[in-house]
Order: sequence, then C-alpha cells, then structure tokens
Amino acid sequence: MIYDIEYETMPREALEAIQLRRLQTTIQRAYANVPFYKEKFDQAGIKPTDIRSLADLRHLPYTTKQDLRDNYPYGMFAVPMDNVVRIHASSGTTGKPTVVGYTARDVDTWANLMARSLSAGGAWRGDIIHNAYGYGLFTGGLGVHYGAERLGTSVIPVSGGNTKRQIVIMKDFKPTILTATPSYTLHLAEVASEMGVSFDDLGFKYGIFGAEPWSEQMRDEIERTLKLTAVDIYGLSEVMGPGVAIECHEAKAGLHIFEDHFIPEIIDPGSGDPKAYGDPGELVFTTVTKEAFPVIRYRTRDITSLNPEPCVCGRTHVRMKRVSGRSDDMLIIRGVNVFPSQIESVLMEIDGVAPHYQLVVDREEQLDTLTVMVEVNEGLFSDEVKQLQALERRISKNIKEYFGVSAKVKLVEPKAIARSQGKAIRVVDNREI
Ligand code: DLL
Repeated sequence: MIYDIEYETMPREALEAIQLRRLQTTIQRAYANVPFYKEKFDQAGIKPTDIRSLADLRHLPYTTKQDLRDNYPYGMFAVPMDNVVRIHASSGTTGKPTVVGYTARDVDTWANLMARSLSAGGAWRGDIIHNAYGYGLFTGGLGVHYGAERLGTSVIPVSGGNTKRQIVIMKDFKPTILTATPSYTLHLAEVASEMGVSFDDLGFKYGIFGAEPWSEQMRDEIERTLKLTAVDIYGLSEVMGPGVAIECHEAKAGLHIFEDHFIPEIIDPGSGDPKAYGDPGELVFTTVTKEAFPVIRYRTRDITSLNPEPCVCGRTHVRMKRVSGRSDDMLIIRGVNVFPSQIESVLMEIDGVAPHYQLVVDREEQLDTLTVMVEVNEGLFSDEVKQLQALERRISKNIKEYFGVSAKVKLVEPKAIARSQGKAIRVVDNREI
C-alpha cells in the first residue's frame, strides 16, 4: 500500500518544483542561522539567492562528517534550543559522536516518512510490529516506533537484547512484522531454534531490515529461515534516521529515496566529481525540509548508485541500490578493494557455512593480510580436519576468483563469533594497534 499517494507517485516535474522551492528555503535558513554554512558559502562566493535551479546546488560546497564533529555538539543547529524537542546521536566508532536535533515539525515529518516506509515494506493498519531496533540515542527504535503509530499499526517497543524474552513475546503477542538489524535478526532466529520455536508457527509476513550492510544472499537466508518477505531500509542520523529510503516489497529491487525531502547525488569519492545514473559512487544528501538540523550536500560515505527507472509499485521516487558499504569500511588488501558485504555474499553461497563471520586484518612484514573467520554448522564442525581444511581452501579460492583478494579462511565452531544486538562488528583491524 502507498501511504502518501500524492507525494510518493508525483510526476517528476511537479516533484522538482517542490524540491526547488524547499531547497531555496533551506539554503536561506542555513545561511542565516548556522555560522558554519555562512562561512562556507561566503568563501565560495555564493549567496542563497544564487540558487535558482536544482542544478545550482552543484555549486555549493560539501559538508563532511568532520565538519559535524568540529561543531560538536550543537554548532550545526539552525534553530534556538527551545525549538529542539529531540536529540539523537550516532555512536561513531572513532572520536566524538555526531549529535543531531529535531523540532516538533521534524519529528512529525520523520513519523510520516517512517509511516511511508513501513507501508512500502508491507505493513498496514491491523499489523503488529515487533520492533527490535535499539531504543535510545540510536535512531532505529524511536524512528520505527513513531512511524508505526502514525501508520496506525500496533507497535511492541521491545528494543534490542534480552533475546529469549523476545522469542516468548513473538509466540504470545503474534506480531506480523519484524523490524531489526539483519545481524540481530539472525541471532533471534538462532535463539528461537534453540528454544524449539519454529517460524512456521509464528505469523510474520514482512521484515524491515537495515542500519548495516547486508547482501542479497543474506536476504535469501533470512527469508528462508524466518518465513517472511525481507526488505531493506536505509537511513542515517545526520540526514534524519531510518526512513530516508526503503525498498517496496513488490519489487525488492532498490530503495526509493523520499525525494520530496532529500535530494540525492552520487559523486566520485576521490575527486568529488558528479556521477551519472547507474554509476557507483558516494551518496550525498541535501535535506530540504529539516528545520533543526539541515544538511547541505552531506557526504554519507555510503557507496551506491541511483536508478531513475519507473517501478512496478507506482512510486516515482528514484531508487538507490543496496549500499555495499561505507568508503571507510572498504578493505584494501594488497591494493585490491573489497567490502565486507562482498565477502559475505561469497560465504553465504556455501552450504554448511553459517551466516556469522568476522574479517580480521593484520599487517605482516609491511603487507596487509585478511583472515575470514566464519562459523560452520554443528554437523560440519564435527567432520574430519581434512574435510574442514578442504572447505577453507574452497572458500578462499572463491574469494580470490570473485574479488581478486587473497584471504586466509578459518572455520570456527558455532557461536565462536560474538552476536550483535544492533549493528554487527564485521571487521577487526589489528593494524591500528
Ligand atoms: O543506522 C539509521 C537506521 C536505523 C537505518 C534503522 C535503518 C534502520 P546511523 O546509526 O546514523 O543510522 O548509521 C547510519 O548506517 O550511513 C550506513 O553506513 C549504515 N546503514 C544504514 N542503513 C543501511 C542499509 C542508522 N540498509 C549508517 N544498508 C549509514 C547498508 C546501512 N548500510
């Protein structure tokens, strides 16, 4: 179902007219209220009134994660604090977190966009949503929660963790939609199976999974195990939170970006030059309705491409391909680039290998080495050492063939790799120590 039929199926010309009007307002407000933007525009010799078309956006400078950090905590806010009703922060693996704020209208917009997202992912009134995204500074829990209420579904605010209790709740409360990170979803499935609970007996129809990269093969595994249709949801706190883009359950082929609120661009991460439709590169966003925390040409570091083709679902908004990873998560092993999600896709094609893995990067004699630690199923692990070694060699060969990366593969026993309650830690980089 389409939650907001007018905006979600708007012809391009009308959509662009709205984008331009909203963009001009955003630029004016950012220039007037955020010293950082004023300084950057002045340096570039651009006045807000110079933005006369959408193409003019290209003249504005980029904003980076470092810019947000430099203005920690509230320097990028475009409204006085007494207009800010909510604060979230992204954990950030290094340094200070990024702090973001919302006015009451921003929270309202977010709820609408999440209502759109949940319905694109298959939810509708009458559904019961088991929301296992973490509640707190992370935007996942509250983002889904407000959207679920706006849509008119019943939401169970279970958050992440306490996994056994989650399974009991699934059995007793009979939720029909699951929202969680893909890695935590696999953990839920594992614990359910240990408790003797089969997903055949639970009534899930759709799962709305995101917040971390996952492969198409992981989707297959999740759909098979949990007996539901799985869609990919994308977002980031700097731009809003979840609900920036989502796949429709009809096509499951790329995530519709809600373009009446966010203008996407793809650029070359090295040179910053714009890229054409279909070409992979770094995703850049300009928000056009956010009041408290507008971002202008924000470099997400997420790698994807854009597809403007019409979609079977009827939505006219451009689709982004599943994010393969962040440019800063890309591993460069002896000059060859590879994302953890690409290694994942190779692992998941091999029978007997469990979807739990971690990549360990070391430096030996000036050379970077990659070790893929991956769990095997109980049955396989009791096999002869020789057979396991043969399997390790086979996986290693496949990785080399697909991506040209030499990796050592180490099969480990079930449960050897720590389970996540939110975003999984896929890479352990020992080079930094
Ligand atoms: O992860 C918001 C979110 C919550 C999205 C729940 C979807 C569901 P942050 O913690 O700020 O916000 O992290 C944002 O996570 O820049 C991507 O690198 C990554 N990410 C988010 N969704 C996806 C996805 C939330 N579907 C960062 N596929 C982003 C791949 C994703 N990566």
